[in-house]
Amino acid sequence: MSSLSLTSCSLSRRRFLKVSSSLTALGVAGAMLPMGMGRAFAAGEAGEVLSGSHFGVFYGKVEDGRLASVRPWEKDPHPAEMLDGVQDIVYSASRIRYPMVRRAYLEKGPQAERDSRGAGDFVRVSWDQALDLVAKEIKRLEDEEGPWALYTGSYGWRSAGRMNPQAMLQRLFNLMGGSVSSSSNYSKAGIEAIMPYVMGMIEAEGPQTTFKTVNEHSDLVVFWAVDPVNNNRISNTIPSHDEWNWIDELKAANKKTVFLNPVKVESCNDLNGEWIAIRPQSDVALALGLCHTLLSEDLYDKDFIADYTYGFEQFADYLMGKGSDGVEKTAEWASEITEIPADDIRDLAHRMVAGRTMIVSGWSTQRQHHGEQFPWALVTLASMIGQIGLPGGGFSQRYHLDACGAPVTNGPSIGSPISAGKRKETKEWPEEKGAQIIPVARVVDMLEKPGESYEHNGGTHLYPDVKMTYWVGGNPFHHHQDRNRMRKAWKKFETVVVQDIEWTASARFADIVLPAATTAERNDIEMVSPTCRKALLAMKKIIDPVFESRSDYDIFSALADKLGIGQEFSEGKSEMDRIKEVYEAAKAQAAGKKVEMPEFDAFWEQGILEFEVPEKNRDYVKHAEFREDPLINMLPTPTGKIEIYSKPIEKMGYTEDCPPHPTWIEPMEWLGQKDKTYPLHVNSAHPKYRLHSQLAGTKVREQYTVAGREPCLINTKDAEKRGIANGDIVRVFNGRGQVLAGAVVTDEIRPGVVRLWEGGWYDPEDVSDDNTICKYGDVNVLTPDIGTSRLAQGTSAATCMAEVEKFKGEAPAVTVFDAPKDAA
Ligand SMILES: Nc1nc2c(c(=O)[nH]1)N[C@H]1C(S)=C(S)[C@@H](COP(=O)(O)OP(=O)(O)OC[C@H]3O[C@@H](n4cnc5c(=O)[nH]c(N)nc54)[C@H](O)[C@@H]3O)O[C@H]1N2
Ligand SMILES: Nc1nc2c(c(=O)[nH]1)N[C@H]1C(S)=C(S)[C@@H](COP(=O)(O)OP(=O)(O)OC[C@H]3O[C@@H](n4cnc5c(=O)[nH]c(N)nc54)[C@H](O)[C@@H]3O)O[C@H]1N2
Ligand SMILES: [Mo]
Repeated sequence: MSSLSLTSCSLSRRRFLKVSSSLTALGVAGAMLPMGMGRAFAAGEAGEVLSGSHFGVFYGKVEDGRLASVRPWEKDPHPAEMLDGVQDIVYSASRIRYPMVRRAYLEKGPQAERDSRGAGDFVRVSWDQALDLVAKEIKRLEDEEGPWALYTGSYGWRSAGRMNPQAMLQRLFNLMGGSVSSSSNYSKAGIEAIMPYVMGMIEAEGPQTTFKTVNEHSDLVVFWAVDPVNNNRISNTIPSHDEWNWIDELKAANKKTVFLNPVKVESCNDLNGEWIAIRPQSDVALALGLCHTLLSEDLYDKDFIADYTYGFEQFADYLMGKGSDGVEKTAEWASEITEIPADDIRDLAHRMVAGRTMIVSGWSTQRQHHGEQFPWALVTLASMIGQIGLPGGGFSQRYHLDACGAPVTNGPSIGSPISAGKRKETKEWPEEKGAQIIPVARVVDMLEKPGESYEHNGGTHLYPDVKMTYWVGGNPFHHHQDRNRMRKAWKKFETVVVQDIEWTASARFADIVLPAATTAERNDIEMVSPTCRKALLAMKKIIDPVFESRSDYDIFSALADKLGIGQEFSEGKSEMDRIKEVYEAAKAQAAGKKVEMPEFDAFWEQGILEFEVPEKNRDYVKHAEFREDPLINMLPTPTGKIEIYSKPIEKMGYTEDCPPHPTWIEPMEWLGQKDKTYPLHVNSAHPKYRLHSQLAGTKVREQYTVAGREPCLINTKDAEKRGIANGDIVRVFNGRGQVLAGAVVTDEIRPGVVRLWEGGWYDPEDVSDDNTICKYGDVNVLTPDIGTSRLAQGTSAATCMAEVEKFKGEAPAVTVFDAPKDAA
């Protein structure tokens, strides 16, 4: 066995004494003690319980049975500002307290008065009554229609923890005969679809070239459409916030950094980086202009292109104007589109090949119309620079989430305590009934066009005719685009069930609302930093569920009982049995790697188990093996190389929206469009103080709202032109809808661009009005709902134009954070 992995045991005794004595002063000695040395210590101070969330590892303090406060784990280098929300959410006015049913639905049954959904007329019912209604409807549709009538594509970020309620949902429906589910996600559908053709893998997943390597070897780091400091506040699981150390170290190393972004972002300010205020949605053109400079000035790495890539000739022809469009992609050409001076484009190209360059990209550029093109263009540019597989060189598509540049430890991966299982084939699923899985962002298309065909990644499928949905752990009335169109389409559902912890707009637009417990009110287990596997955390229950909320597992088990599949669903296992099982599997896996983990009870008492980093992992360089020997270590693409030209994509014939090499294609709306209807681009980046819409119903909101609404960043010149002052209420509108927001006038956003964070709660003034104003600032009232292309069919949320004006008259009060009238 290499060593014990518990925090304390991995330290030498001298260091242990030093650390523990210094931590004693902070009152946290327990976290460092060997297991079994005292429960109170392991749980922090008296009355404190160690647990975790999407915002970090924390101690929850209990007073009189209430979660009184939280404080971050002492090893979190940069605790997130929103951690207080984890306490406040439990008791907030937005908390769903009781099972509720929409009055018309309760009185008249499924399909009743769907126009009045969202109006807030709910009746409190017992759990028994609520679950009877849900069970009855599932049975009715499974029996009378079939699994194709039930949509369980229930997408969303839920909470941290392995007790995944979406897997529970799938399991329940699979045991009943199945349902229509969804594939991919709103995050990176474009990159996920295109990269397997280009690199043979999803580059945006798994370990990346380590931060350490970048700090030591890169001369230039280009942050292209990415803001790691902002986006690393949270994690898919629980954040370690290690990336923040990286930013500090990068700053200390005095590395040159460039930020290509319409907004001067937090990371740029922190790193004192150079800001190039690129025009939104023009990134492919910039990449092509950079490639053209390298090609025409003979500055690209010909050996790398020859040995490691396929299809460069076709791409080079396209760059040189020998393609079907006949346009040469010069720096001047790119300058027209990006509004970056041609000399600056050439200069950037020269700097990229002058030394070791790491290009880091985020995902907003693929959450756009034709979003598959940018990630491909980026890989092509990095190939021409020729540093892929070298320390501190190449590209990364995931430095902004989940500490993927931190070195991987010797810890095990952790599995799922509950599996969705397979569909019990109680009925045949004839082809004409439609797809069993739809691309997740096409949900409204599905509702609008049952029985119609759509194309996706080389295939053609039919949209099923769904009648009911059950949403758990997600907020479609935040995450989906074109809210007014969606509201109308949603009426197709005869029954909508939402199981959540907060009165989100999705819950308000449901027929049956089930109150779930927060993770503070139940037990779970989770890995801190899922990719590098930094530590395993016992996410301990801190308090009993408040009001009438119940854990997701408890709710689904009770529902399964009503459906007569109780035993099959739960297999007689409690939540804790399942947590234990996952731990045991991880322990066995670790043992296979000669890493010892304690017995479950000891782990649970200790609370957190940190793993060691093997020395060799500290200097990990992605694609180093491929670079070393591209024949033995081929990429899993058809040619074994990086595919700059893709024959499989050529075969799909998606010429207009996803051609077979990186191509500049105008998005449906953008700043460079001739005769555009609306003058401002709407940037909907991920919020600093929230995870999407989560915690919006808490006091954390006080940190960022302006005039009680979502902040809307607007450039000083654009504001002046419109007579808008800092703090004014503004109306942001386009042909799809209108929202109110609070103006933040600043020079840190490019003229012509406004920003509204995604995730602002949808607060319609009058649900009977098709173009009602959102009183709070949900950006997705403005965004279009179109697929990126036929390849990925991802969301195009970042393709959006609108106008802003100062709001005159009396602004309607924001009401979305109060519970509906009979729900408090
Ligand atoms: N315009 C625009 N739109 C976007 C984006 C954008 O950039 N611009 N980004 C998109 C992206 S990348 C994403 S990932 C999506 C995110 O969209 P979502 O993942 O739907 O957003 P969240 O707010 O995280 O929703 C999670 C929901 O789960 C609930 N929840 C939390 N814990 C639990 C639990 O334990 N049990 C239950 N039952 N419920 C729980 C929360 O209260 C919340 O309502 O939004 C997308 N939408
Ligand atoms: N604090 C916080 N962090 C989060 C999340 C959150 O909700 N809150 N959500 C998480 C999730 S689910 C995801 S998927 C990731 C998303 O990660 P990303 O998709 O990378 O994040 P975004 O914030 O949408 O955009 C990143 C940057 O792109 C810039 N940008 C937007 N449009 C353009 C453009 O056309 N060109 C260029 N060059 N730049 C552009 C934005 O100004 C922003 O600074 O973030 C994760 N991290
Ligand atoms: Mo996401």
